[in-house]
Amino acid sequence: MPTPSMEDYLERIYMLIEEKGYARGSDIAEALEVHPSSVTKMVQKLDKLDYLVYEKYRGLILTPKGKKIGKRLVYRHELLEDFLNIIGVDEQYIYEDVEGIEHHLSWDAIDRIGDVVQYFQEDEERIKHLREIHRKNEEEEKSSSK
Ligand SMILES: [Mn+2]
Repeated sequence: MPTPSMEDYLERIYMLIEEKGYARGSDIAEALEVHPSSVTKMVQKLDKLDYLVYEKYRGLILTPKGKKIGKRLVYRHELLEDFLNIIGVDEQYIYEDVEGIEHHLSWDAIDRIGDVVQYFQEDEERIKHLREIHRKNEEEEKSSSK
């Protein structure tokens, strides 16, 4: 199993390749806010573990193993954003919250959260009902803190 840091790299590399067709070390460093030398070290590690191959002229290529996990990591991130959105978390917290929790849930928990997201996406009324509860609880909080 990749470490949280490896997961961040694989997720980002997969996204860069999807968006631009390639992943450069400098783009990875910028996106992850790390020093380029850290990228070099991690890329070597990921190469050794058969997640990617560094080719001199083509740059970084994900192996089938790297692609498979990269795709799942991007899906996981997006699913958790959808989930926090649905439950009404303020937009400004969503990205950082997902970055904070994504590495610490089992794939079983991810799949069950997927069920919850599906449950709400299948019927607009369910989301409205949840918003109603949300609003009532916020009102109560406000009135009790006066
Ligand atoms: Mn992420």
